[in-house]
Amino acid sequence: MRRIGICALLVALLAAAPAAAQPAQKIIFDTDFAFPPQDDAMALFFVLNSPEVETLGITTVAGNRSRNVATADALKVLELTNRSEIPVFEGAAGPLLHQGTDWDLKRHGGWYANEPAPAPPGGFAKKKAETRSAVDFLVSTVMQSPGQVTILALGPLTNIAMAMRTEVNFARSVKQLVIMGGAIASLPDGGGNHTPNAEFNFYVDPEAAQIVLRSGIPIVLSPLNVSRKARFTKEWYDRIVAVDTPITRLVKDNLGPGFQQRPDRIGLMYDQIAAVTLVRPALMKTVELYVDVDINPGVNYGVSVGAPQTWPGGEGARKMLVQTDLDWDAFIRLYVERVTAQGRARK
Ligand SMILES: [Ca+2]
Repeated sequence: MRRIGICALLVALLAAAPAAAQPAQKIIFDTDFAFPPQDDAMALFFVLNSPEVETLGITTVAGNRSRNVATADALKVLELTNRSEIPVFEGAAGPLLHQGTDWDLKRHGGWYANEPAPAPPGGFAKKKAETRSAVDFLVSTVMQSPGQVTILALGPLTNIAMAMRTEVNFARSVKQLVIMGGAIASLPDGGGNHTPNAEFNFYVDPEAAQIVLRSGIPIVLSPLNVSRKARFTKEWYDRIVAVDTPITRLVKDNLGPGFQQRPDRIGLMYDQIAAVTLVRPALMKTVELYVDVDINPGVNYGVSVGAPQTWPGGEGARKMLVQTDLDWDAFIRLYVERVTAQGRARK
């Protein structure tokens, strides 16, 4: 009887052990960063307060704004949230091949600029970017721990494509890629947000997007189809700023004026969904699709196309998990809970 008792106790202890001993997943946060309300910053707040995730470094890339803005703003946000121990590495200042036109310059063409960054709110951070490049950091970090590092890719995929070209074993050594990008027109809510059918991140660097989507790295794709189901309103803003932390102060300073002006405004959530995917993937509904990116100059430059089977001309498409919907209620509650947590950012 006593032996059975001890056995039962051991079994119970062993059953409890894995959950307690679960190590944090190592990630690299690849981003076309800018101060909130931009979604990259709002995604970083979630990651900083999620103990399941260990951010090894932030790599910056040209996208929504220039690479220089991305670097300066990331350093400053880390300083303001007392997380300057996370290193920032400068990445690509522009796409692999895509030449910006006058049209681009007039419409969200920050990626097509390389002027020095203006000072972020409160002035430049004391800490500078690391001297090593983003590509060097991506390659060496992934190759040191093959199969263990996840990349959260929240901007154009230029840095990741360059890492693949720098180290032939890079792709097979990445654990997983969670990508905010693309739009699947064959599914609901799948039109583009920049050109009629192209999503912004993929449009900025279509060649990089195609290289990365064809890489064979296990991919979870978070396209506009799911972003359009995540509508951030003042109700949730109010819940965040009801708590006072360095992070919620940043949210208040940067989202407050917009909500004051138009309390009925709605902000779609993009990068935040990819960030939450790291912690609670089951909150997002996914389908398995073959996805590829059009790199032919013309009306579909940068357009992602997805289907349950390959199609003539789509032989290069690789299978990946594509998010189509989410459990909004559970998602937003978890997001707000984490962003308002009295985490390590407290001071
Ligand atoms: Ca982004």
